Amino acid sequence: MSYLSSNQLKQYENEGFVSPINIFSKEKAKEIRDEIELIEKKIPGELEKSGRYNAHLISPLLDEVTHNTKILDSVQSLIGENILVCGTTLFIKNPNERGFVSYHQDAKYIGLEPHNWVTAWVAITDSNETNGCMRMWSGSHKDNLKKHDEKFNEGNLLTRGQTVKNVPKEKTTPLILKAGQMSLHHPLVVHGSDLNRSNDRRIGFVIQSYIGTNVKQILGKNSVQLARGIDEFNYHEKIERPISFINENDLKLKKEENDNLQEIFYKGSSKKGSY
Ligand SMILES: O=C(O)CCC(=O)C(=O)O
Repeated sequence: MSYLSSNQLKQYENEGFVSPINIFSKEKAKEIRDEIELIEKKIPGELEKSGRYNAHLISPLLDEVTHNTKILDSVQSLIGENILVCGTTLFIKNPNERGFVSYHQDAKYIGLEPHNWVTAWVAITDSNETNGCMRMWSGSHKDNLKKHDEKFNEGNLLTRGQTVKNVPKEKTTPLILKAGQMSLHHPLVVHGSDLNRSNDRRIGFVIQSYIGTNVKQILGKNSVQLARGIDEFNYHEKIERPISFINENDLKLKKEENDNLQEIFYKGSSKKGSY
């Protein structure tokens, strides 16, 4: 049985996203926040810039989130029962920093085809209009890929500042989440987020993405973990799940994976940004 109700499934089909979905208690979300902040304290800079990718490879707790049954049950009803984890990203906006995300479609730069994949945005802190929650252009996933300008603008948390023009911002839907809830979004839905104007951090742990086993990486190389089912295609190299908090081998693996990702993210671009 799906963890998503028939109304939630309809929302995904019609709007290109589904939100909010209850996953954890707020106490569990706080435990996860503490783990993220412990990594930041133990290895300053480890989760910054390109280091914000794949923190689940060095933390059994983030790995547990990535393989959470409620999340996987929800994902299964959208992409089928054979599911791979292709990567994770920490989207952290600190107060008093100018972090934002320009309006974009994930499918434009991630290189995953066909589009049998979905992104799970797990709120580790509350996420709302004051602290810069994600905003979705409802229904935009029904169009094809749109033209994106590369702005490389300061504060933009996207590598190349990829930006879709003429997004009707006043019509976009804010995805307001409590810590412990998540949203799911489609590879083609146009979305972005504004500045954090609160006094606390806004932290999203994003599984980017859950892919069906039939999905290829056409821009480079991605390693994956089997999350559920069987992989009858074997398009990707498999990597192990971490068994201890921050060890040398896992740190090395994270770095290798993130170097591969940078190749993908900058493919076809004339210039490199800061991420
Ligand atoms: O966290 C944000 O504000 C944006 C995240 C995003 O673009 C994504 O998860 O695809």
